[in-house]
Amino acid sequence: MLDLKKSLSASTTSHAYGVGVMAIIIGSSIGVVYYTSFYLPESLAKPSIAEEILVPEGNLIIDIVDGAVTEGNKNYVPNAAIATLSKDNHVIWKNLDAVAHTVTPDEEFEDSYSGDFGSPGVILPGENFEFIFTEPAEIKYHCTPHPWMTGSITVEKNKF
Ligand SMILES: [Cu+2]
Repeated sequence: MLDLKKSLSASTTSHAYGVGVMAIIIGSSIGVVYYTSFYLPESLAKPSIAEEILVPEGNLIIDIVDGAVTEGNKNYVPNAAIATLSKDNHVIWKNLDAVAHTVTPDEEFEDSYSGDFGSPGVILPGENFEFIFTEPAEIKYHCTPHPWMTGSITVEKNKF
């Protein structure tokens, strides 16, 4: 009689243990599913940027003028350019010179949407370097092979 009681209570305990283990397994699988299907994609996604910033009204064009390679000449024109988000934050450097140049930031700058700023390698004569700024910025830049060529680009919020 006593033995029967003992074995009954033992089986109840192991049953409760089984339920507990099941609960932990189910709970952690829900956690894994949530993490992989909701939390991860959201944290890895690029920040959502307003359409009018991704596709602004216009472009800001900065010419690397003919003869820019010669020290003392004009080089990046306009030299201290100001872009406004949603108006002309798509900035295009056009190399109108007969020599390859770069647009290289003095200090690294990373736009949270477009990534690191700066021309990847040289901009060949007749070619462009484009960058879409999605947030305010103040960047001083130069040409790597011709360090006397310097300019700046400031990106401001649209005040309206
Ligand atoms: Cu240059």
